[in-house]
Amino acid sequence: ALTLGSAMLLTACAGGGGGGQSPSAEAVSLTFVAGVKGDPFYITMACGAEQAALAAGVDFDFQAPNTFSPTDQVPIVDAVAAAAPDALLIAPTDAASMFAPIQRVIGAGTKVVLVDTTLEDDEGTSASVKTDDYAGGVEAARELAELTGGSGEVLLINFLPGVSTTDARGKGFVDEAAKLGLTVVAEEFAGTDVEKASQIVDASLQRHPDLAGIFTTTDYGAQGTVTSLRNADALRDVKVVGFDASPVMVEELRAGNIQTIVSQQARTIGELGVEEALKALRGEASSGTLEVPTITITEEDLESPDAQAGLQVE
Ligand code: T6T
Repeated sequence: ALTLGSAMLLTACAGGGGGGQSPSAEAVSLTFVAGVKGDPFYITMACGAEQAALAAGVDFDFQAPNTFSPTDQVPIVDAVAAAAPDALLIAPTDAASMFAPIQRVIGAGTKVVLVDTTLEDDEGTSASVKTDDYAGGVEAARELAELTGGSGEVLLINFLPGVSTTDARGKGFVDEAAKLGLTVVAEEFAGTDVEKASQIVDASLQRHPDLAGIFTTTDYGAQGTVTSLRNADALRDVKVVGFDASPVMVEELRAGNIQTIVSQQARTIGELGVEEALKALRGEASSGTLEVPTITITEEDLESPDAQAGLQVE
């Protein structure tokens, strides 16, 4: 897993990345602070951001907290405020409590672009580039309804309350499930804890023997789900729709253990984030909030160009 340093990132990016000008001593400096270390979604986003930065001769730095939490992200953000790079791309780990630390970065004169996650109050930020997460949740409900034949009992495994992306995915799912006649038996939160997700599914299978399907708003939840279903000999009987096409998710899709992945265009979000930062630095009009659509991937269409565009690097 990658943590720091643009040179290391290049080795993870498909196609090698780079190919741009080398940053000079006076180059514009841009830092990307991800939500958590070792996460294929953020690594893929960093590949897109790094490639766009290098192509523009921008000095690129990637940092990520050890856990998906303000506790670990705030010190990194405070160090960014002290270093005052020209621009910061950041995925806030909490929509409320990351407001003040990000204000300190803006106060240091750095242009801030929110990527992936957002803040309840985005005052002073230059732009936001994100997935249309609500629509992704709606899509997941439709897929699960189709897979289960509709009207059955389904479980929602969410991430952490207060994270804008997964909150919106969960809401889109619950709203659409109600319209489609699916019964959401519970919304549970597992964060990045794969083992916890597995235990949640164990308990849910006990409580709801007729459970027909599970939607997980991240790949962490899906991995735990597959473990639990395997132990209960319920793989394929209980349908699974997951979010994010990380390499392990694609493996599970190929194996038939997960039926559908709603994927994000991580690389594109990284590229657009850098474009917005450069616009802000040039004093050009911001695009405001850019919403990137999800891509729905099943085993049958895995090799299609559309599906390939949604796959993540390790
Ligand atoms: O789904 C992504 C990201 O979009 C979300 O904000 C947090 O969880 C992930 O990082 C899981 O890869």
